[in-house]
Amino acid sequence: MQQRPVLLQVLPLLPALERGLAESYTVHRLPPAGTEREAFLAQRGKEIEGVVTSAQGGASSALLSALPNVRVISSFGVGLDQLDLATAARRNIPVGYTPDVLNDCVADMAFSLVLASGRRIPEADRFVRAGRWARKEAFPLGRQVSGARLGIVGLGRIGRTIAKRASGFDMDVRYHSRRPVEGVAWTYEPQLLELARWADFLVVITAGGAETRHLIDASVLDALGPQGFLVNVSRGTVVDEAALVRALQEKRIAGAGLDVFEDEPNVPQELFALDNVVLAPHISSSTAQTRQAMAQRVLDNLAAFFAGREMPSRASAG
Ligand code: 8YV
Repeated sequence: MQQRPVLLQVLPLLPALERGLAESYTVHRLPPAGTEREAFLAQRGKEIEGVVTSAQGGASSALLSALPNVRVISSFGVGLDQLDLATAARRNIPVGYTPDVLNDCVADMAFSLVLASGRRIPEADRFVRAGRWARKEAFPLGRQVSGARLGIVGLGRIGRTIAKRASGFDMDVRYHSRRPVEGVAWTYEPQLLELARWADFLVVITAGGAETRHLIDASVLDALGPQGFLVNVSRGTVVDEAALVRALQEKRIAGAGLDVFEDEPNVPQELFALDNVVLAPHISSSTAQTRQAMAQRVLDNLAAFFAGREMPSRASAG
């Protein structure tokens, strides 16, 4: 019988994916950080041929340097900011990931947060449950979504899917990215501050990492202004979270819908006290259908690699 490739699983994954991996591979789980992990890597690191991880778990340079014979990485997720792509490229380790299959789901979540923040849905739910409707209290007015101006920061695959959703709401769409995207009809705004000034809803869906760290800072929030809403479904690092907390507390922006945070799963406590923010635990791709498709892509990427074929979804280093 042929030897099964040996994989290192960086963190717990969808049970169906773990079952799928167990069918074809010998899978070791990375022990928690500390002496146990160090001992495991010193003892077994050389055996590892592939790393299975997620956008959150990543693959750091420290981990890769403890795996001298690793030949492939397969990540569950589209974000690459936690993966050391430079090291992978230098060592000719192809990196598989799961783009495309989650575009619809993340775009749906972006719109959920636009609607939830603009129309104050979670606040309305709290209001009813607290008996305030029954006590005939007045619920504050929301912000109409149909016909509003939608600014999108980052017009990649998911950004374009969000923009398409907007046409069903008769929204005017503009976007900002490093350069204009060819072949799209939406208006390009080269200045992020101008886009924020113009937008009623500013949706952030640009990639994370050092290049976009704190792109949305106090000046962008002030340009968005007291009538504007911020929605973030990309990475917490793209927004200066301390500046956002202050802007929300001081009502310098109207509200926010946040699925991602700078130090997940820790969310600034100050936000819990604010009604003008909708919080979600990084669930943009989290539906049974999309997670299943992502799991399948992780398996397909690995299967292709070990069969000597090109991976269906391979990330590039630059
Ligand atoms: C997932 C994500 O939460 O794809 C990404 O980059 O952040 C999300 O889809 C993640 O990959 C699951 O751990």
